[in-house]
Amino acid sequence: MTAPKHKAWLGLGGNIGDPVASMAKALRALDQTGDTRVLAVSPIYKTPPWGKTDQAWFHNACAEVETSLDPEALLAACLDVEKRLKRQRLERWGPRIIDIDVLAYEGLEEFESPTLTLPHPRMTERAFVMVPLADIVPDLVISGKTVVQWAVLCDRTGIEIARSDAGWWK
Ligand code: PH2
Ligand code: MG
Ligand code: MG
Repeated sequence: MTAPKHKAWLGLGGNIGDPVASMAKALRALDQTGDTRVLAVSPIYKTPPWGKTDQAWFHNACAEVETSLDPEALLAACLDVEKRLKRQRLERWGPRIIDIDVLAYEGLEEFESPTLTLPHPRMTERAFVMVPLADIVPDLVISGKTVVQWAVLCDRTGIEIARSDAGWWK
């Protein structure tokens, strides 16, 4: 029997090197694993650094995938792609080549394990997550509100579209 498939939503970002190229490579790599298919990708936004503000601006995007992996295996696949793109983990919220976060997983309103918390902590406060996510799933409910409801509550100062062609990651 084939494993059931679920939709899941990913947040991607980076601010070292060529983050657009890294995010595109990451999405292609996930799409080619056989377990996970990329269904929709947001435009890319240029975003001011959040949390630790003395670093370069980020590029951010979100993607909808369909996967036969459970949430923790999906996270492991994302971390594996980060590793293959040579991400180094130096400081929390610090500069990075690529970051791929599992934001939410279909059918799991809340999930907590030693390696993964869903929805992703603080995602609803972060315009760099909610603005691109609202482009692909405005009506998805996260913690009692739709993505678009959260997106309008976020401070989107400085955020602007950097690439809006649908095929930017291909
Ligand atoms: N990621 C962080 C911390 N701060 N700021 C922006 N603009 N974009 C990010 O992706 C980001 C951040 C930790 O994951
Ligand atoms: Mg991460
Ligand atoms: Mg992150």
